[in-house]
Amino acid sequence: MEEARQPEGAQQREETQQPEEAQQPEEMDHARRLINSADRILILTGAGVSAESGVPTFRGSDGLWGKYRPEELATPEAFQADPRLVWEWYGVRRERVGACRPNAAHEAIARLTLEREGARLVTQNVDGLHELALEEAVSNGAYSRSSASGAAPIRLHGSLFGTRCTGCDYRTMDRHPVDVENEASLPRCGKCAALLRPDVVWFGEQLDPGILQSAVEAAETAEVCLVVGTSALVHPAASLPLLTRESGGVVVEVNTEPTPLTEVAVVSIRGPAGQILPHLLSVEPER
Ligand code: BJW
Ligand code: ZN
Repeated sequence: MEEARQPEGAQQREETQQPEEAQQPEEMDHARRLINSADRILILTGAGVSAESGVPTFRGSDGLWGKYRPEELATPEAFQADPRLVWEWYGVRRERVGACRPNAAHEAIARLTLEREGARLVTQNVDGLHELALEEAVSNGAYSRSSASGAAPIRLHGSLFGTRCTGCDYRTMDRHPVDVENEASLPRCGKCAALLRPDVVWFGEQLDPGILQSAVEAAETAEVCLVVGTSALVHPAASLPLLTRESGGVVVEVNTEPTPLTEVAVVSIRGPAGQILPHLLSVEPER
């Protein structure tokens, strides 16, 4: 696939309403062929990939984190106005996500990135479940630690378990419960005593330029961008599949619902990632 980035037959879009893998054999075969014949694959994931692990998504009918929309609490302005409320939201999320386990989709993606040198994972998720799936695949003894470092996800939006100082930018990882009793009890920096904040990217904040650059490079060089479980509403993440397409590659989507990317995708598979991905990613590459 070096010369023609867009494989034969790729222009014709296929879509299905059927949720079960067995009921969409043509779309699955088409997507499998594209993935297996590509040297470079970008997998872009969103909250939907963790839904079957019990992590709530952000948007949609089942997708509310409590009564708040991310646009209301995931902003620097919200933190400045009411840091206790924002920490409370993150504290609840840490507790819930901390109890979740990777599902079959995380495991299938971990295997793909460990086995295929040209496969790169970019995630919008802050839940750490891709990393956990990788660790578990390696500790099972099937893969080496060195292959795991190359398979580590590019994390666009930070980590739920990371904190960053609002004064000196000092970063730490912290899985302890947060005391949100009052503003004075909120976590403070061990170096300068300023308020700590969750080390995530909020609306209106720039993504880390180095991280974004790595993701853009992966998108521009991918022959296939496999987009899993994202509403594709939040940029710049949602623009990455468009970069793949502009560079001559194709987009394959797996989602329970249609998204703005469905029209752009050459194959759109409608169903839960935990059921679809183990089948989609199970076949060895054709060489
Ligand atoms: C399943 C499933 C199953 C369910 N299987 N599927 C260009 C155009 C317009 C606006 C902008 C633009 N460029 C930048 C902006 C502004 C803004 C933006 O995008 N706004 C739009 C909302 C309009 N972007 C930013 O501000 C970004 N910064 C930036 O660009 O800086 C420069 C700049 C600033 C200002 C202006 C211009 C430039 C930063 C974005 C940071 C996003 N942060 C959050 C919070 C992270 C921390 C936290 O978790 O608390 O990231 S918001 C939230 O949304 C989180 C997610 O990563 C992100 C995406 O959500 P995701 O993953 O798609 O989840 P859902 O819930 O939306 O969708 C789930 C999907 O799964 C659904 O489709 C389901 O159907 C599906 N599903 N079960 C498969 N089992
Ligand atoms: Zn500090």
